[in-house]
Amino acid sequence: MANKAVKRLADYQSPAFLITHLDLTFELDDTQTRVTAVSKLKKNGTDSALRLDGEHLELVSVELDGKTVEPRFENEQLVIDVAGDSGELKIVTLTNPSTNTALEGLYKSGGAFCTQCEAEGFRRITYFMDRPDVLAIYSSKVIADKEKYPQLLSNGNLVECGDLDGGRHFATWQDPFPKPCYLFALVAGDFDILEDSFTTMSGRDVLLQIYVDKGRRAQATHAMTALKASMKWDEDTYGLEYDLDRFMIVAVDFFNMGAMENKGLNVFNAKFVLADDNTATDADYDRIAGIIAHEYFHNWTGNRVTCRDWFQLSLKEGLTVFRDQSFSADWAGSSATRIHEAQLMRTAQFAEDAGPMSHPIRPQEVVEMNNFYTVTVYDKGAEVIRMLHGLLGKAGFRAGMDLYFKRHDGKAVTCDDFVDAMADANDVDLTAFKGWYSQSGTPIVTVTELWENGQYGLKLSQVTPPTADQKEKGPLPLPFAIELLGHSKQVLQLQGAEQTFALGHFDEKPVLAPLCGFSAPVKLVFEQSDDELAALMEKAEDGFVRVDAAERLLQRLVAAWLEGQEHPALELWLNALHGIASRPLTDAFLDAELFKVPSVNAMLGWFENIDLDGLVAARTRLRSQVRERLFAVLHDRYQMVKDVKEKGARALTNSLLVLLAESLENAIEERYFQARNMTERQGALAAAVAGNLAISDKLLSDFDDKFGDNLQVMDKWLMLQGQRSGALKRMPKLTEHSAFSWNNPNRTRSLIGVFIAHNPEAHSDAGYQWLSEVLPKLDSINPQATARMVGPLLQWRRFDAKRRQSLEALLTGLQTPTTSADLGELLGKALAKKD
Ligand code: B3K
Ligand code: ZN
Repeated sequence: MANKAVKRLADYQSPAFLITHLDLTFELDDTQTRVTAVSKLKKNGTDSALRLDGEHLELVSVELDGKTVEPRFENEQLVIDVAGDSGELKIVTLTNPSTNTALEGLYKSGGAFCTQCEAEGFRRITYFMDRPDVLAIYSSKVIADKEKYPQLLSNGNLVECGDLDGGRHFATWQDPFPKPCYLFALVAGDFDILEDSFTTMSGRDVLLQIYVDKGRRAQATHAMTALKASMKWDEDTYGLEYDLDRFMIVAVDFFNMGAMENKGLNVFNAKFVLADDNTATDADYDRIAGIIAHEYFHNWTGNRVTCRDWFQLSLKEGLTVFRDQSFSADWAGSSATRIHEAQLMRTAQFAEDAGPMSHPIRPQEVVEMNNFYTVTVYDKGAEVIRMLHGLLGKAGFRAGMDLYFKRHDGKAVTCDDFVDAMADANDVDLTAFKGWYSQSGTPIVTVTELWENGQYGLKLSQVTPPTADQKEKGPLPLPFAIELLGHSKQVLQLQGAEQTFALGHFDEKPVLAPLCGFSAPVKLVFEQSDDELAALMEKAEDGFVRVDAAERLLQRLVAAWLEGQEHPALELWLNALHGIASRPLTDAFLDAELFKVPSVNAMLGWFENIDLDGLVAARTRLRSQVRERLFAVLHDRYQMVKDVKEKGARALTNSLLVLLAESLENAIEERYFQARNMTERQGALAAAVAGNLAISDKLLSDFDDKFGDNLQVMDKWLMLQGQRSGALKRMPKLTEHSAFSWNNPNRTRSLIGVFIAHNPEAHSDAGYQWLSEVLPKLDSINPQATARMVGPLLQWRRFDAKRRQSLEALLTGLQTPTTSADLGELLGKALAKKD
């Protein structure tokens, strides 16, 4: 396996040199792009050895202050001895964008050149101090063939452009704001542009441009609307204004993640920009707005104030996710937004913390940084910020943000700096709260009700079980929001391992709705009666509590079924659903969540050991019980909402279609063919696949006919193919299909990533055999994208004995001399002997 050293937060040292200015010249060429990098150096200590990172580069020349120098290589770094306190360094290198399938550094996406530098991709462009605490002022001159690449873009403001000989032209960009190299970007191509403008709160006009593939301009209007709304929201909410003359977004199809917040030049995965009603679902629209907002918000939280080192990634990501979530709560207009956030935490993040990759939101050790763009750093990081926001209140949080920018604008700082600004602005002690940054794992909060002589109270206690990375855990301060059904709501602050709270006198024991709004990222242990859970499911005010109560009932039921027993929770759950479906509709978004049977993935989080076959069977049984017992009332509700032209109604209709699929084959076919938009079409198709209906083949083939030339839409098709029953035997054909490409992570993630994460067929002998063939191939093409797919397999220790053995063999077999550092780190952790 590629051997890469472990880096530790504890070993942080400030850089030996600062690079204050960097002038780059790119002579773009498909196979031999020439990069000239001129940096101004300043010694930052006593060490005279300047150590520069570089990968996959061909070194042409190095000059220091005009004189050629012979550099040496040490530990894969280029080392140059600099005698004086400052100097000008000129390095010329060659790089090959065409063979760069890892999509890091400079690469080709379709016909365009583009870059991705975060986390450590700049070292594939030139030799540099590739670390976020080296902030320089950049200028970049981009030279390319004028006909093929009429648009030449980089960060900042355009200062000069013109023609050159040989059919070439150039553009020079200057970015006045010092930035780390991970925020550098370059794009050269031939795009359509959607333009607009925004007047900032201080009256400056900003040119807004979205660059998309030819013919797609109209599909960028939603993204543009979301961008302007984000700019306004950040001014209104945080007083944060955009700072350059123009803001550009470029949509590319080859991209490892969602998008990238390069200063003034965001590069996006096209699927998070392009949308119209015929090709995008309501959920796509909301996701696009959320990501546009996220990247825009990074301009302050990430770019103006950046991270000192990569261990601090949550400084910018947790905070920015919290900011985009707050924006979406207003923008998306769906009461289910918070429920979805909680679901992601409880399925993906809790699973990550329970597995071999467990890490705190500020990790302490990293081999491949790209492996740490995780649901823990991002989403648990956002939950931690949300708790701070709750603790300090809106005004207190804003005061903390103001102080944070006042102190740290233009600097590279740490998570401690952020929490200190919050503490100082509010004059509170947040020392104990900082434990959320250093401790991994999911706290388990046990709730005990105290009920005596009409006095009601609660005892809350917490314990965090040991995780793969950390044995010793302590209690963390956490907000525990409650509602007493029909009475009051309040937030209890649990400060230590155990605390009791007196909640007053009641004539009857109140029904407790615990953890309202998922107020802390914790698991709950609460022996609440089945009847109370059913009451919460029907009547609690808080949407999260209602969905959670349904899950807690189902968890009891499924646990009994796995033991071959029956359980009263079944009747209670069905009755509650019946009640909800019979009453006047008040919140279609919420009902859309309640009328879902939890996925097998969600069920995995309910049990320590995975009985996969048992869970699949339980889920099938739950669905058939609903159809048998509730068809009439659910069908009435379906009839009532199916033609309502409103987002919530569409969400509810789609949930009902999936729930009743096997009994609604004709209706599904009709709905698919008469669909007025992609939300309806995809909903019908998903229902056909979920019910494994005979009609699926016909609908999937029609979808291919209709959308075969739009690869972004075909990702939806690939995802359904990946989930579908019988997917494994169709894989050879699917991977040959024109909608699939081994080199494009959108395609591989849709088909193979979804197959691994959502199809039980992946966990069969033939499934493991197939994965043992395709994963090495994917890893050799794109390590980062491959590493992001294997998460579910790393949980191998939780499966039954037979699968455990096969999975161990599969993972062991993936460890070869050519395995990437990305995959290697995950395999090493997953297979490490347990002590
Ligand atoms: N900061 C980028 C992620 C970079 C991915 C590195 N492998 C996207 C975001 O969080 O906004
Ligand atoms: Zn981000």
